[in-house]
This record gives sequence, structure tokens and C-alpha cells, in this order.
Amino acid sequence: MSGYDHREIEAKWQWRWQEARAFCCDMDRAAKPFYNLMMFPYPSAEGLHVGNVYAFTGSDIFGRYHRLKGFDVFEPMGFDAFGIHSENYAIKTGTHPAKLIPANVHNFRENQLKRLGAMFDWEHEVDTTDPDYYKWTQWIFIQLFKAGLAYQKSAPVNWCPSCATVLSDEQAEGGLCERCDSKVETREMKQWFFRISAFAPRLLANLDWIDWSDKTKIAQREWIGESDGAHIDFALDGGDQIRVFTTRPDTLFGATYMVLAPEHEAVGRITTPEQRAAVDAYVARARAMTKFERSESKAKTGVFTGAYAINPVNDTRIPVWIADYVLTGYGTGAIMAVPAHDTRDFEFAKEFGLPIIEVITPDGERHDLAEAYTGEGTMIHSGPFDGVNSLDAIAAITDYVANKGAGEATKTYRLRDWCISRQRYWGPPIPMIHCEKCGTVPVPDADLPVVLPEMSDITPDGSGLSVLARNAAFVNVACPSCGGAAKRDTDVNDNFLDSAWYFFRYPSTDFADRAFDRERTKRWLPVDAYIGGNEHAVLHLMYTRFITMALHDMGLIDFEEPFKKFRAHGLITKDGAKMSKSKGNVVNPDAFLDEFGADAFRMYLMFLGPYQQGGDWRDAGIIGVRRFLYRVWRYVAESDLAPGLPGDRELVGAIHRTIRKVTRDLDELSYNTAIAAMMELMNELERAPASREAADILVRLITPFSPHISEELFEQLGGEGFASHAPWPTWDESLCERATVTIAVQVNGKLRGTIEAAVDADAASIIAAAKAVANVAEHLAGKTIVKEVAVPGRLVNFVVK
Ligand code: ANZ
Ligand code: ZN
Repeated sequence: MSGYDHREIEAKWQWRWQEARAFCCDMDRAAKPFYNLMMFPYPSAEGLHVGNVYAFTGSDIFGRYHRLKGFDVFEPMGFDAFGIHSENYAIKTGTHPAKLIPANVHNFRENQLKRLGAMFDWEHEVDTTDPDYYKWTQWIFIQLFKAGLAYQKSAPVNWCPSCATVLSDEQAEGGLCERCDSKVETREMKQWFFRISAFAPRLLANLDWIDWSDKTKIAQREWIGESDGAHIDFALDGGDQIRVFTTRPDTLFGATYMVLAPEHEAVGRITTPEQRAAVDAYVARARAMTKFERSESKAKTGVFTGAYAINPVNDTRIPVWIADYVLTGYGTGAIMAVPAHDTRDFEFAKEFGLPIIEVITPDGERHDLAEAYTGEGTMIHSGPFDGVNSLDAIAAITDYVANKGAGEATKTYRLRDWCISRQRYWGPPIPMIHCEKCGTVPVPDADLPVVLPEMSDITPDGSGLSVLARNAAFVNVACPSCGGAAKRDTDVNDNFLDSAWYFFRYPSTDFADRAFDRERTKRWLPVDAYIGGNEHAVLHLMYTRFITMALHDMGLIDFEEPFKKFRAHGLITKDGAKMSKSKGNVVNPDAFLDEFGADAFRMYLMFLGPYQQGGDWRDAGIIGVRRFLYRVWRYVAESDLAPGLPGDRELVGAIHRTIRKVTRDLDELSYNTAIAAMMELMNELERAPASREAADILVRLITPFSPHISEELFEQLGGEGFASHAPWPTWDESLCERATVTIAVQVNGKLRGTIEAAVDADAASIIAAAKAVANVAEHLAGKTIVKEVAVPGRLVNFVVK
């Protein structure tokens, strides 16, 4: 592949772009700002993963395409460098993270990211471990605290014994630690929370209009978990009142007992002396189980409290039980049990011999139920509601209860508050001071950042106390409010807070005195396009939306959704299998960058399959793409180019159709089909003498995918400036139409008419067109067609009887 030396070309253009600041925007004056964001990486010691390169390339292509269409594209990059991931690695290797991380960042930036040919604007880099950055992470924490959105409470939290820290619900999905896969335990601990649950209705409602990947929206909807139902108040004998949440108010007449979560605050109060010992023992046992164990446990267990409640619609006295199948922290932590129509209640009632009363019948008959009937039907045993359809009874009974002052319609959400404190070292210290006299006081702005102190031993000791608690010089401080002796909070933030606001910082990195500048933010945000992995659907992407809404409500910004468009990319496998270090099948980007160059690497990654679905990497595949680039090179740089477009009308049509297709595919991130179209065009072009204009268009079409070779060829063609800045080619719709031919239409071998059809129109379409010709239709009328012969481009013959 003689003249195409990717090493020389790629180094040359990377250097020129940097020299010319080719991808820096005028941050204060850009007329057509387009903020193109990708998920910034963890600077791991292993270096950039091919999955990172896949994500970045797809996003960069989108950004480059918009640059070519005339937008001022801002494409920043940075490092999500705090967090357990880095810290665990540092502990394992015995290198302090403060040493390890800067080296990793350097390697990522200088040896890897800069070679990818992306339009990164390195003048706006962020590094979350930089005190100039986390000063503002802490400031945001304080703003949330002042707005009542950050609070401390003692609660059962997810505890990872191996990471020795608490985790958020999102990081402990399914009961396993997101970082190390250990089984998560439940511990009662005092922690900091963000009040994300208060935003649940808005987080849900906005999903209806934001332009995001469906799979991401689905995951968020499920995680928010809205349930429509009612609160119903049950009076207890002793004057107490217990509120339940139910999605089935229609079944209220069938409530035969009540169940409280073992942790319910009323349990101690209402338990009768005779039941006390059994209840206490059960509560202790339930507390020791994790909520994942509780939700999975099959056998129904529980204890009677000795108390009775009154069903507000029929004044029946029903017993109050406690059982671990009712969870604390969801709904009200108390339920009315309707064994006839709820599966769990049915099993429980059978186990403990509690009454089962059928109130909905599918067929008007009464049944001896062998299992709960959970469907709809006609109301029975329901007083004034008998005979009503159960679906109508939902609203009717809710109203009835509301009129009696015993409840109301409501919605409940599964989304829990975000547990934000971590008992670890490698994160921004929580900027709070605890004073015996003044309570919890935020660190004054002038004292930010609270710098993470240097400590040589950062191993968590499993006590539940933070690493920082071992540092007396850090802990002891004067109270900002009264000046008395006080103590710093010794937890650090969850590293998901670092990444929940980084896109606010990028445009404003040059402002030392504010987290984000109002004008800059107005110009550049919300982000126009964000691309990243769907594994962050309920973590990062939920948190970013929460922080944005909170900042909006504080009046600091005028939008409440951070990303106009979000697309989740797919995952790539290696020879059909998931890539993993243990299998030894991880594709190392460096080797391919060296051997084939960034251009071929980028294009091959995008050619693996539909970008939003992913694909399978095969080492051999990249060779084909590399060969295609060489063919482009040969056509443009090593042929005698005749001026203008090719003389052949068909070829001109093919060129215009390709421009149209590639453009439309780029809009949809359908990169693999765009590449296939360019390859097909190459086949066509090679059949005719090379043309200058065709060469020029080809070079511009490949620019977003393979920018270095494109720059080199653009220069050889005498282009002004950079190919990366040249206008995107446009197509002429009239030239896209395919040339047509006249096709004879025969009936039993006799010419009965003609049609005009595209040269390559297929048999089915020309047969259909032929039947529509009036004279042909007349000769077919009333006859049976025995055979249809179609020779595309030539003739159609119908054999009839
Ligand atoms: C009576 C009833 C009758 C119920 C019936 C269901 C069927 P989702 O859809 O998941 O929101 N529930 C309420 N709070 C609970 C808690 N803290 N722990 C366990 N279960 C709880 O489920 C709502 C239903 O789950 C509620 O409606 C309640 O049982 C139960 F035929 O109330 B239902
Ligand atoms: Zn004080």
C-alpha cells in the first residue's frame, strides 16, 4: 500500500490540528453552538478500553458531522478520577492513588486519547480530583444542603463488606456490589442522602418529551417505579391510626388482616404484652436479613401483634400482623392484606389460617379459591359496590373512603433518596462541620475546597468509620459559626456526584471564581448530544437529571433537563464472547492504532454493526477496512483525475445517492450502513476513469470517520484549510433519480403497452407497473394469469388463459 503511510499522516495532522487550535470554539461568541458530550472515562491503570474508544468514536463522528454542517462544536474530554475503582486498585498494588491517578491520566491523554483523531478541546479538560474542580463539587453539596435537599439520617443502608463502604441503591442493584460483585449486607448507619425522591414525578414526566434512547427511558421509568393507588387509614383499638398504601382500593372489602413491616414505627407501641416476646424476636431476625434476601424469600413468615384495626368501609375488626414480606421504605410500610386477590397475601393467609373473602368474581359465581384471583370482574361482598365492575370500583371506593376522611388517591414511587456518603478515602470530603452547639454547619465558601489530606494508610478498616476519621489534624476544626471546637464530617462523596455535574464545568473551566458561568451556560447548555453506555441509565443519567433539576429550582440555570438528546451505544464482543481480562480476549486499542492507524480503527469499530446495538470484533475485519481506505487513497492520490464529475450519468447518480444516504445515516447514527454505502460507491467509481469532483466528494464523506487520511487527501486536492472544517457535501435530488428504461409489456407474446422503470427495478415492481397499464389491464380482464415472466430492464410477458 505504497503511498498511504498512516503513521506519518496521523502524526502530521494531529500536530497541525493542535497548532491551529482547530477544534477550539469561541466560547463567548460562537453563533451556532453545539455541545457534543461523551461520558468521560475512569483513568484506569490498564489504559483505555476498546469500549471507551467505541463510545468516543461514535460520538466524535456525530460531532465532526455537525462541525462540517457549520456548527460550532464543543467537544471536551476529562477524567472521572475519584472513586472506589481507582482506590481499590491503588490499595491492591500498594501505590497511593495520588501518585497512581496522575500517571494514568497522563497516559490516557497523551498516549491514547490524543491519537484517536477526535475533536477534543483540551483547553477545557476537567479532572474531578483537581481541587479546582472538587471545590465546586463541594459547593454544589452545600447548595443542596441549603435548599433542604441534602440531609443526614440513620437508615438501613447497603454495605459492601469487601469495599467496606455503603453503596447507593443504584450501586447495589440485585443485591450485588456494582464494583466488586460481593453480596451486599444491610447495616443501620447514619448517612448523607440527597432528596432525589422528591423529584420522582418530574423525573418521570419529563421522560415523555426528552429525546433519549428508548431503552434508557424504559430503564429509568422502571427504576422510578410509579404506582397509582390510594392511602387508606385504619383506626386501631387503642386510638392509634395506621395508613396503608394500596394499588387495589377496589379490594378494600376483602381486607381480612393488616401487615406492618417489622421496622414500622408503630410496632413497639401497638404490640400487646402477650405478643411482645414473639414480636421482638421476629423483628430482630428480620433486621439481620438484607432487603434482597427478604424480597427473594419464598416461605411466608410473620407474627401477630395482638392489635386489631377497623376496616373503614365495613367496620370489621381485623388482626394486625408483622411480616418481612412488607418492606419498610416503600409506600407506608404497612398494607391491608387481601388474600383472595393478592398472591402473597393468599399464601400468608393459608399459612396462618386467616380468613379469605372473595370480593371480585370473574363470572358472577362464588368460588372456593385455590389461589388468589388477581384479575378484574364484578364486585361482590362489597356493600354498596356490589355489581359494579372492579375497574370502576377503584375510583369509586377511593372517593367513598376520601369522603369519610379515611384516605385519598395517591401515587407512590420506588425511587429512594440517593445515599451519597462513602466511608472511603479517594473522594472529595463532605464539606460539613459538626458542632455540639450549632449542629451541622456547612464549610464557608471562602474555606473551600476542603482539601483531601495526604494520608499514607488509606485502607478501610471495616469499622464503618471513614479513613479520614483516623486523621485528627483533619477532623478537629473550629466551628465556622461559634468558633468552638467542632469536628469535620469524615465521609467523602460518592464519586457519582463528581460526574453528576461535570458537563456544567467544561465550558467554564477558565473561571476560577464560579462553578459555571451564567452566560457560558446559557450559550452552551443544555448539552445538544450525549452518547454513552446504557449501564449508566439509572445511575449517572438519573443523578445528572436530579442535579440539573435542583440547580434549576435554585434559580441558577433556566433549564431542567441536562441533555437534549441522549443515545446509548451498543456493546462490542470479541469473537462472539464478552471481553474480559480473565478470558484474555480484551482488544487492546494501542496495538491496532499502531498497526492499522486510528482512521482504520475508527472506521472498523463503526463497521462492526449498528452503533446503538453493538457488534462483534474480529481481528481480520480491520484489514478489510484498511484496504478500503487504501483504495480511496489510490483513487484520489494515485490516479490521473479528470476535471469535473464523471461523464457517466449513472455514476453521477450513484455519487449523489451516496451523499444522501450517508447524510441521512449520520443523522441517525447509522454508521455501519453509511460506511457500506461508501464502499459500494468506491466499487462504482473504480470502474470508470477517476474524476476530480468525485474524489473531492469521497474525501469529504469519509472525513467524520477517518479524519487524518481525509485531511491529507484534501490537502493534495488543493483544499483550503482543514477537511475537518470544509462544508459537508450536498446532493441534488434530481440527480439521485435512477436512469430509466422503456420496458415492453406483452400478453401472450403480443405487445400491449410499455412502461418506464428504473434500470434496476426488480421483477415484482415492474410486473405491478405493467398490470396498471390500461391496455394491458383490458387484455388481462376476465382471464386467468398462468405465468408472469419479467426480465428487469427489458420486458414483461403475461401468459393467460
Ligand atoms: C391491597 C392489595 C390487594 C394489593 C390486591 C395488591 C393486590 P406495587 O404495584 O409494587 O406498587 N404493598 C404496599 N406497600 C408495600 C410494602 N411496603 N411492602 C410490600 N408490599 C407492599 O404494589 C403495591 C401493592 O403492594 C399494594 O397494593 C400492597 O398490596 C402492596 F388484590 O394492597 B396491595
Ligand atoms: Zn458551633
